[in-house]
Amino acid sequence: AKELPLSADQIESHNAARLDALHDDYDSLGRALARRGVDIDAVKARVAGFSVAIPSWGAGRGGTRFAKFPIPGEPTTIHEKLADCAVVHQLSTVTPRVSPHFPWDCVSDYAALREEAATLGLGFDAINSNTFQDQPGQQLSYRDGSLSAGDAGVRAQAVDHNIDCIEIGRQLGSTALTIWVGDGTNFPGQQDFSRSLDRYLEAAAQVYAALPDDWRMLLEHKMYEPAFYSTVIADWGSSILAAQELGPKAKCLVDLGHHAPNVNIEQIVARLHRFGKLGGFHFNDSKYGDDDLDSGSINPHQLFLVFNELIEAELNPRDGFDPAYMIDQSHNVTDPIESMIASAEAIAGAYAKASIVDRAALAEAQDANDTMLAFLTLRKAYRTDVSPILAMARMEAGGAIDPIPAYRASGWRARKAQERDAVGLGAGIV
Ligand code: PSV
Ligand code: MN
Ligand code: MN
Repeated sequence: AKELPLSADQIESHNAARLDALHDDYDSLGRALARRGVDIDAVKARVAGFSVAIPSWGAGRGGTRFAKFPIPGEPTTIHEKLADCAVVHQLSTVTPRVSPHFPWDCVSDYAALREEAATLGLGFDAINSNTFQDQPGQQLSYRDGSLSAGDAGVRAQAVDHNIDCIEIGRQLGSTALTIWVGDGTNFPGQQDFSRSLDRYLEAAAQVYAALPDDWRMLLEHKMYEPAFYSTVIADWGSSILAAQELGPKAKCLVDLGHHAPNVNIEQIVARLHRFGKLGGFHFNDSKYGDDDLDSGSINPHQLFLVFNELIEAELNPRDGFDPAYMIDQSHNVTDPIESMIASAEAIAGAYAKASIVDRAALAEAQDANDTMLAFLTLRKAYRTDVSPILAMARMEAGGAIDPIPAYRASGWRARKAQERDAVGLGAGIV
């Protein structure tokens, strides 16, 4: 039986006080959409079927390499993180799965962890492996690389860790492994570009060979950081070439913060899909680099344009288009639960807006080389305030019409501040 973290009665009375206003807004938007030939209930049904996974690591307050500023009641164990993720899902109803990171989320009994999550109404999404840090007691260091390291013993250790992650994932009911390596260089000449990629491909192939048939391996590229001169899987080009070489179960994962400034990410989405290699997403937002800011907080238009391509991909599927959507953010100055609720809403909202693009009109304008009409077709969908659709879908699924006020009213964080151990200051001030 499910034991959800917040009282259903409380959510119900929150909703009752807002129901009339919501119906008013929903009906008015419904009439406006109907004039455009869009059935609001059909859009709502699509939104109700949409979901995005949240990162276990996003439940705690992140930090920078300078400092971390914990909040009272912040979760420190995977169990506490799951409880907070369950709050996000209960109120937002769009985040039914958690994407875990190992060894950060290690426990002794994964069957029990899966049970615990299920009781909270959650499942597990893609497993993230970690060979970008050394762990206490680890035999060999990843200082000079992991899957691409020059040292065969280090590569073997990184391969073994990824295979362990697959085993953990099987027990958690996951079907995807996301691999991001920080491997790269800080100096010209430090490593040979081709030989380091060869080593990566050979090691990744060993991980690939251990993948169960129904699993996918998601390769996450990133241009720089921690390596500042070159990175082994730096861009979508290296990523798709590696995925093509590894085989059909290998796909590319796009993290919105991992590109050169001003890169046309929506076009990358279309390209990866064109070749059947779009496997997943890490949603966040970015001003300067891999900032891991809240989705849609800086460039909501880009998020919409990305979803516009994702809807195109959905309508023209290749190779079983079924991308794993995940949030990957660092919540440094907000309550992580509030950030994840707001981000999930921004992501679902971009999906809803992209769903109401008049695709026939768009194609017609494109074919007629009517640039302004094509642009305005997108603009019309982007300008539409879809929040009543999201709120109605949430309410019907048992969530809150206005989730952040509902969360604040629940007193969850203050209660956890009484129950949970305080977080140590963590990262030191440099
Ligand atoms: C690397 O910057 C990354 O985006 C990868 O997805 C990691 O797993 C995650 O961040 C760690 O926070
Ligand atoms: Mn990421
Ligand atoms: Mn990142």
